Amino acid sequence: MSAILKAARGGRIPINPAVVISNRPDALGLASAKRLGVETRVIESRGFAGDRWGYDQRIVSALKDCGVTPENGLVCLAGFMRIISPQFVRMYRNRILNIHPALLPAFPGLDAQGQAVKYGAKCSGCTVHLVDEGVDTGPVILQDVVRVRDDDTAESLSERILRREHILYPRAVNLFATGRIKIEGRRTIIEDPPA
Ligand code: 3YE
Repeated sequence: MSAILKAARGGRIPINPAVVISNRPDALGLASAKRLGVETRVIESRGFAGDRWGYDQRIVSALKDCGVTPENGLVCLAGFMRIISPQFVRMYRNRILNIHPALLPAFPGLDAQGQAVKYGAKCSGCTVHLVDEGVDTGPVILQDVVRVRDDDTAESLSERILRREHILYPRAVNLFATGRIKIEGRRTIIEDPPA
C-alpha cells in the first residue's frame, strides 16, 4: 500500500489516491497513509461474520463518498485479509486488484510463503491479479519469481517476496492507470509490459 502511494506521490503513476480503508483500527498502514496525506477510514469487520455483502456495502459507500466509482475507480487490496463478496466484485468488475505472495495458481489462500517452504518448492514469487468471485483465481496481470533457499523459513521467504511486491504492485497499478491491460477471458494482454 505504501509503495503504491509513494509511487503516486512521486509522480511515477498517474493516479490520485482517494482513500485508504482498513478493517482494523490498529493497522500500521493507516499511519503511513496519513503521513503521505491520503484520507483514511476504518470500517471494522467485527460483527459482520455472516454478512459479507452487508460489510462490503459500507466499503462501497465509503468509496463512493471519496469519488471512487465503478466508472473511474481502482480498488487495490494490500494486506486486506477478507474475501470480497460477489456483489462487490460485480459492481467493480475488473477494477479490483490483489497481490498474492506466490506464483498463482500455486499456493493460493493463507500463508502462501509457508506453503511454498513446506512443499519444498525451489521457486515462488508474487502475483498481481484481478479479483473475481473466487479467491486468488482472477486473471493474472504480472508475476515475479523469487528463488526459495534451502535454509528459508516462511519468514525469510516472506521478507524477500515482500521486497518484490513493493516493485510489482505499483507497476501493475501503472499498467491499469495507463489503460494497458486488455482482458480476454481469463487471460490479460499487457501492452508494453515492464521488462
Ligand atoms: N476476494 C475475492 N477474490 C480474491 N480477497 C482477497 C483476494 C481475493 C479476495 O481473489 N472475491 C481469509 C481470506 C483470504 C479469510 O477467510 N478472512 C475472513 C475475514 C476475517 C476478518 O474480517 O478479519 C473472511 O471472512 O473473509 C484478499 C486476500 C484474502 C485472504
